[in-house]
Amino acid sequence: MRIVALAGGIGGARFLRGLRAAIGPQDEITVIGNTGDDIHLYGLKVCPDLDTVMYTLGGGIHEEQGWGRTDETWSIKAEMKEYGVGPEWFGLGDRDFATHLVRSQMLAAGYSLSQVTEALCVRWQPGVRLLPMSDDRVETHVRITDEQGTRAIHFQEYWVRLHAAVDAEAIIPVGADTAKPAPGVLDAIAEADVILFPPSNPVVSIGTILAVPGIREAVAAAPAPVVGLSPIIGGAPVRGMADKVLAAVGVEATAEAVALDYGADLIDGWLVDTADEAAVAAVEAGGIACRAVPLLMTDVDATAEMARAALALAEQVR
Ligand code: GDP
Ligand code: FO1
Ligand code: CA
Repeated sequence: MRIVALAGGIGGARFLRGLRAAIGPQDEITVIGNTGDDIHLYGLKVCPDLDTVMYTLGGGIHEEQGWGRTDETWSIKAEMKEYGVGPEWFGLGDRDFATHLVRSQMLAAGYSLSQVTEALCVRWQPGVRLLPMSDDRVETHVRITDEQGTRAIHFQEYWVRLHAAVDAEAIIPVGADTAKPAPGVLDAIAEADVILFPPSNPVVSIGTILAVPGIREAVAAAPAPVVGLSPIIGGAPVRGMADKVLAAVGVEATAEAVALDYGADLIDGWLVDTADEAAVAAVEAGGIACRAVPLLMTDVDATAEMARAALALAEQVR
């Protein structure tokens, strides 16, 4: 079975670890990763969501934090601070820096982000084929209004520096309109037996991937069933700022509103948490098959069970 999953960072990566545990040796997973969170710092290209997937599946993630490397040290950050060079608000550790150095060196030598990602994965052996959504630069910006007026800031500044404490007024995937899907992305979608939307952020992870021209269309046209899992449980995100960015695009932070916003022309099935059993009827009334199952990724076994439920629903809607 050829499985394609669209993925952001923590939610995507943790789900993929369960999915990988749930499948058989003949099955293969292609991950289309969000690159809208990418940021250039100190002349280096940082790809938080690709790295979160790579480190999580490769055994190098800082488990509790959910991003960055395990057993990290912070000498470079401290040295940069001595030079007065920031941003101080973004935590790049020494071990993580090595990834960005390799990536940036290869990009400067003319390799594409897809090629660089493949090279990095030779070390991490994530057990999936990890493709960036695009080799072209896409950067998610967030429009806010504060004491400095109305302006657009990088998504990382909105989330990491401002902790999403101000309202997001608009989400702008800068560059997405002219970006091309990375090599292999459209073919993987067209040839998939199942397409999954992990419980990733529907706006700034899955939404950004779908904003690359051709990807949404390919998913909608794919013969494979498309099944998503809700990142919203009991009217709130399990972690992160999905409620803030959903409000910016006029969608309620509920399991049913997210499903209906994707819509029956895109997804065939949707899993909500058992706490949201009452949402099932509304989702089904929107033409999307829906089941309520436990959706908390407390450990790999519980997550594998979620993945099995998603694959079972895909079989039912096929
Ligand atoms: P990010 O890039 O690190 O923000 O990660 P993703 O976009 O892949 O996933 C973020 C989403 O994961 C958030 O909206 C969370 O609500 C969701 N999430 C995190 N942990 C869980 C969990 O255990 N269960 C479910 N259903 N969603 C989760
Ligand atoms: N998230 C934070 O909340 N604070 C950080 O300092 C931070 C640093 C960081 C460095 C490398 C990396 O790969 C991820 C990092 N993240 C950090 C997570 C990052 O904000 C991601 O984009 C999340 O996926 C949010 O969508
Ligand atoms: Ca992210």
